[in-house]
Amino acid sequence: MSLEREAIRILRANDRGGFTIPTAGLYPFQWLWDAGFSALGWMKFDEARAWQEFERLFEGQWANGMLPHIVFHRPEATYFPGPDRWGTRHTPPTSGITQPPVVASFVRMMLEQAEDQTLAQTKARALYPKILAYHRWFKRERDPANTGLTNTFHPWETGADNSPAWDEALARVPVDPTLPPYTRRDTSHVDPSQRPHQAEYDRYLSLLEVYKRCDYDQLRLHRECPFRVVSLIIDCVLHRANRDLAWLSARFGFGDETEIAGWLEASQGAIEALWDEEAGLYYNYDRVQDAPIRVGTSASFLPLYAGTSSPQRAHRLVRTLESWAEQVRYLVPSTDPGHPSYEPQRYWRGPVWAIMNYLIAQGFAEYGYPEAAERIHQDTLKLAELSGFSEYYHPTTGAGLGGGEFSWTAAMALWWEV
Ligand code: 9YW
Repeated sequence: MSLEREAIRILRANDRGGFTIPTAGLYPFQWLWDAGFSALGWMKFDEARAWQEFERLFEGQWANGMLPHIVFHRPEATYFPGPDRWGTRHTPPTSGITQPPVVASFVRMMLEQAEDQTLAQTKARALYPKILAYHRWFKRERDPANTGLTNTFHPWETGADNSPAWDEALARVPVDPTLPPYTRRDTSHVDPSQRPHQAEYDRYLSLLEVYKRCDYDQLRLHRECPFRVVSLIIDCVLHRANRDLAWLSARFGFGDETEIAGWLEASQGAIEALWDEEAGLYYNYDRVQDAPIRVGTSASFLPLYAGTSSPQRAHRLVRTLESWAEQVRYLVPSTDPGHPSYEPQRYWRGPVWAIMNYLIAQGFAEYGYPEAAERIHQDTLKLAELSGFSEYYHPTTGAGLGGGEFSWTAAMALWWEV
């Protein structure tokens, strides 16, 4: 079967009625940034269904504008933590944290590429106020001091759960002695050597208890949450999303461009302050320690996707990518392969993720490095041909890891034509 036909088959198989689950068993609900990538995939063969993905996602939006990272549209027993553990009292039930805000950018891309322009304009126009409310929430509640960067309160929010970037910050989170007992479900679906350790899970869940104690009040979390980082994935995705939101505002005559330009001005300089000249890449930042987190990750290239980098810094990033390419067979490993915490098969500590490759390659292409973009594109294609549409891949052997028949990997094959 061709890759394209197989990708369409997977998206259809993972369709649960207007929303796409990432993969059966392991992740049986709708996840925020997965929904964005899945919508791009659907766009290639069913435009109406693609727009519906966002409509279902926004059913989970909170009154304060936050878009939660999971919408539990219907009960499923194969995942933990489910709605009871989150206790957010939203209908439909949702988690209580967010995820990389890809929506505005993907809505713009879909609108620009849609064959059915009438449908696309109607859908994008209707989504706009909801996306604006979400971005206002980010600004108001995650960056109340207007630093230009947002506080992130959980490794799950970053989308890169067990990245070594979060190791020290997470190790400082005390394990809650009253943590209710729990049974992990992830390790019954996937080999534990490809998943986070138990010590990390205990802290992920301890953080969840902190949110509940703070009643999900973001302003209290700025003071009381023991885990506070700046995540390059969140802030670079948000910067680009704000550029695209301003574009949508102008396109439809909503008139919000000045407000959004103020946010962009702050985040432009603040993202660039995360550059490390010696390392030749950008670092995440620990807000509790007030210090950069000195481990290179695939997110270290995302200021190119944001569009904040100078041409000189883009050039350095190409050199950095080349030095990584000498150490692995397939780009882009999720952690610097020369770093001691690099683990080529453990989730976000080394494996290659197709969706990150897409964002990184887009950045290189836009900065005038088509060879770097094409190399990443070709590697993604080879991985899909070799190992199917896996959740992530081993950067040296190319083995498929984590969940199989994975929606966002399949979606990239369609949208990005890998
Ligand atoms: C979890 C669904 C999600 C992704 C995240 C990834 C993983 C697991 O799977 O999270 O339990 O939330 O880290 O980026 O959205 O594919």
